[in-house]
Amino acid sequence: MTTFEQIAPQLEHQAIEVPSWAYGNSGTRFKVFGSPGTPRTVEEKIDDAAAVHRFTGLAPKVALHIPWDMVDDFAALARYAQDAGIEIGTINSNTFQDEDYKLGGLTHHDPAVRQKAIDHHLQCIEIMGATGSQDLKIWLADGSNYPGQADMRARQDRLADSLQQIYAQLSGDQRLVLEYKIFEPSFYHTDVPDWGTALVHVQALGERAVVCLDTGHHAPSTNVEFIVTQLLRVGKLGSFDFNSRFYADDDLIVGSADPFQLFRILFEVIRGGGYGPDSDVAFMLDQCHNIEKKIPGQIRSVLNVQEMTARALLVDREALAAAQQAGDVLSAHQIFMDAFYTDVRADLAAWRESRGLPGDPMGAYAASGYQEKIEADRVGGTQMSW
Ligand code: LRH
Ligand code: MN
Repeated sequence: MTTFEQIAPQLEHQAIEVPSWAYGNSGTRFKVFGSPGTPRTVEEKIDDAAAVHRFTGLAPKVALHIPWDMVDDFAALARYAQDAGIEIGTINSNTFQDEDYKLGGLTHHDPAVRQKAIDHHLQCIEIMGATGSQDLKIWLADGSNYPGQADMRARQDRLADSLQQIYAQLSGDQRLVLEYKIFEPSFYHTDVPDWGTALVHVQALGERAVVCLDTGHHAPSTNVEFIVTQLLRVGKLGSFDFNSRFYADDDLIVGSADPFQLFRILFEVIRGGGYGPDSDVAFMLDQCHNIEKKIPGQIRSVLNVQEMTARALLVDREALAAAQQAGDVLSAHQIFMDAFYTDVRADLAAWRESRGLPGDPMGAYAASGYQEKIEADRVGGTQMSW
């Protein structure tokens, strides 16, 4: 059995990108609840993301969403983040809220609307130049609600052309990361509904185009870890949007609904070479804390990923391979489950303390007074949604 001491060094470099929108008010179509201390500015979102990193040592980057996080000077914002001890990460585009995009953006039949959507992405690439971000993440709400409403084939051809025009503007080590989602807000067809469609498009674009796997974007009972295996195998897994769900795109705390699925996913990431200092697979969270406090929610989330990563690293790979080679079904399964059932929380707490971090980040945050301070200070102004 592999020991915690043996795998602990592999936890040193773990970095999880947190989403700026997790710190704003979010909700459902029924209600978006406000909460005391919610940021009123992008800088306050960055302060809260920096707090998560301070208490966990796990979240050195914050992803932005445009235009939700629009500011006049992104270079100044990047410096503000650095002064707070973190960096600005992935830039997320948004062609799902403007009136013109009701029937789509990059897939729209009207060239003027398509050009507007393309120009939005070129603006995001400019912002990446100012923030030093590597990834442009594109998720499209594009699709239709009724059979016959849309020419699905023509939309795919238009999408390929639009993506090509955006891809052509990337420079240096910048990447285009295409995120798929099975449905919502479109309820009949979605133009990028699954990993296969995303893969077809990124393969057509080139080596700097990869796929984002959002764990909440699959049909129920999809074997998500098999998709991880295949995308890693063909070198096209660019990033994760981690969250969890019971039903649809619930965007709940990662590992809260199905910790075993998270374990299985992380095992395939490790087995497929997608984890480690030389891997360019970005680990991000994509969540909304509709009713729970947002900063503790984010701390809990990055700890859940760290914990399941540690358990997945504990799988005795040699014994597993031997049992698999021997066709010993039950032994192979037992070796896998032994790691999952290994409680690493005490070891992780001691390991954090050995690195000058609080052994219990949730407890340390609660005792820090940070939450009370922001609730007292952040009165007036308008709380940010998303
Ligand atoms: C779409 C999505 C996408 C984001 C948004 C906040 O459901 O997962 O990643 O742009 O959530
Ligand atoms: Mn997502």
